[in-house]
This record gives sequence, C-alpha cells and structure tokens, in this order.
Amino acid sequence: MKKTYLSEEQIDFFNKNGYLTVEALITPAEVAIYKAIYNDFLSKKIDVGANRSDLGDGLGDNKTDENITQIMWPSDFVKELASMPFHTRALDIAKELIGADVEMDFDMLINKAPGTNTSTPWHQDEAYWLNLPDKRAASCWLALDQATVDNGCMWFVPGSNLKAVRMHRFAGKEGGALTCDATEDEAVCVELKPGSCTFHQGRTLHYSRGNSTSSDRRAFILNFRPGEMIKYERAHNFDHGRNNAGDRKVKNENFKG
Ligand SMILES: O=C(O)CCC(=O)C(=O)O
Repeated sequence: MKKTYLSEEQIDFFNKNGYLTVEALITPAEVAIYKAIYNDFLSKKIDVGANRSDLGDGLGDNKTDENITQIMWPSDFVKELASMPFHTRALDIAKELIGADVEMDFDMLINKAPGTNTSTPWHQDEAYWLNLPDKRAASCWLALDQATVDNGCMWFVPGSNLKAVRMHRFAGKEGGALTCDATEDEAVCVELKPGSCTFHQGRTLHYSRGNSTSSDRRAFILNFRPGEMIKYERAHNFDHGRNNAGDRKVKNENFKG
C-alpha cells in the first residue's frame, strides 16, 4: 500500500498558511550522500556552465565571487538524483498537498557560503513564472545543514498565498533576484534540522536573511506543479533557467487587472 506522509491537519495548515514544515524527510545517512554530491557542484567538479549564477548579484558586499550561489537543474547533470529519496518522497508529499497530477517542474541548489551576508529578497515565486491557468504549485526546500536565522533559514508570510501577488521589481541588477515590499514583522521564520524541509506555494511570500556564520547553508529545492502546466510552460519556451540561469524577468504585467 502506498505510504501517506501527511495528516489532514497538515494539509489544512498548508492550504491556510501557504507553507508547511516536514521533519526528517531524509535520514542523516542520506543527508551525507546529498552533501557529497552538493559539494561536487559547489567546487565545480561537476561543471554546470550557464546553469550557475549569483542570485545575490549586486546585493552583497562582493567580497566573494558569488553572494548567493544558485545552480539550476542539478538532476540534468547527476541523473540518479531524480530517482533518489528526496525527489521521490517530496513528489509523493506534493501530490498529497496539491493533487495527484503533479510532477517535478525543476530542481535547484541555493547555497549561502560562510560570511556572505546576503539576504534572499522578499518575493513570491509566481512573480518569476508565466501566468499559468492552473496555479497549483509546491516548492520543497530541503536543509542539508542546520538552517537557522543567522545562516539564512526561510521566513514565510502566513496567508499571503490567499492574497494578490505584490508588485515586484529587480532587487539589484537587471536579470537578478526580484523583490517586493514586505517585512519580517509579517512573517514567521522556520529553522530546520538537516534532512527536514518546508513546502510552500507559488504565491507564498518568503525571504531569508544572509549567512553571517562560518559554515555553508546548503538548500536543495524542488518545484512541483500539474503535468499539463509543465507542458504549457515548455510550449511557451519557459524552462526555469535550463542553460540560462541568470536571465530572470519580472512578470508583473501578468498580474495586473
Ligand atoms: O534559499 C533561499 O534563500 C531562497 C529560496 C527560495 O526563494 C525558494 O526556494 O523559492
């Protein structure tokens, strides 16, 4: 019989608040395997070319090459990832949260290196995406290191998933991260143990502080949505930075009216 991960209360919480914490999605032994693969990406042993960019370009103090390292589509380079426990378990949970018709749309790595001190600006993921007819989406943010306020754990604005998309603009350089007006006063922070994760919706307002500690903050992120919407995106040449990670666009015009 198929394993069920979530209670009705958890699904209700996700629908009402726009995010959900799931503890111990992967085991400590599995975390060690993922960290080893992740480090091969960070060190460039696995070369991802244009799939790597600085999400914090123009936002940090530029003491390091990258303020926030973003690597799109890691499973294009390490094919086994797609059938490993994170991808398979997170897909099962995403189906429980938003529907049996969902598939993985894209995966990505976001690392905040020690002392980079660069916040991921407040945003709603929908502001980066096409205005899809079916807006169901769930992103799973897996902590490979302990995620704390000081190294950049996620902050979410509860209930923002049920309101409009705020007006977004580039936070720093054109083609870099987007942002909108929001503050920590509206939000809750979610610290996580390694191997635990959060799920959030496409409209859920979120952000993370910079990493002011002396170790990495490695996050592995998967995004899920209905298979039909993935087909729609690809038909409109939209593939979430596959081979062109540093080409972000503001999609505000889609949300007017
Ligand atoms: O890891 C971060 O700091 C930001 C992640 C994020 O914005 C996302 O997963 O949608």
